Amino acid sequence: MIKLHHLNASRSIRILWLLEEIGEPYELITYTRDAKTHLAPASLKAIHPLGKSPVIELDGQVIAESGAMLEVLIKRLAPHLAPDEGSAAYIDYLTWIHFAESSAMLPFLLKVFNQYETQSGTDLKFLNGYAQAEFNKVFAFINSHLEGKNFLVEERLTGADFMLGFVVQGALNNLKGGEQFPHIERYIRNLEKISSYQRAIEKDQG
Ligand SMILES: N[C@@H](CCC(=O)N[C@@H](CS)C(=O)NCC(=O)O)C(=O)O
Repeated sequence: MIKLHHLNASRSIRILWLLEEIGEPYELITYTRDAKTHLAPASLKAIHPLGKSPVIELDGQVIAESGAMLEVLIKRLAPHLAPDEGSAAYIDYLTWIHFAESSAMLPFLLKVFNQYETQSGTDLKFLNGYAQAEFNKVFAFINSHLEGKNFLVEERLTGADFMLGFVVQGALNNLKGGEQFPHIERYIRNLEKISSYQRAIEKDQG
């Protein structure tokens, strides 16, 4: 059976949501962030040396990286959540999967960390301006892609939405400023109506 090592309030929600959508049996092993440091407990290092989440165990193999596990799980168990391989939409799908954990994640995380720093009195110079400019550029791009759309690719739920959903939700729910990005805001509210997503959130919040 698939095992998901899940850290609360983390990228692992991507995989928890995907497993809920797939509907195959899986084992959920939960970990709680440290209240002060927000880091994962050391016990996660026993599963993978980085001690991060998500991690899955699939047929005895440990897989880290949410994008890799998402692609493998969809190929094996839910091919309907990807466009046909060889189609132009499949390339868009792969692009959004990788965009989510690279181009979109960097400015989001920089802004989150900058927020911690400025709250504790650090006077950020270069980093603050850089993070805001990158954030505006990347999120404006996502916002314009989503104009008139409910999903990223083929106007239906695909793996790309599981990957990007976490980033845009984190950004608009925690950093404020959603009014600047109305198409992202609407996209998020639509994802939140999906029953598998709601079950995943319930399990995440325990
Ligand atoms: N690129 C990895 C990132 C994994 C990652 O950084 N996970 C964070 C949670 S969002 C984590 O486990 N942080 C806790 C820690 O580093 O102690 C992925 O996509 O799975």
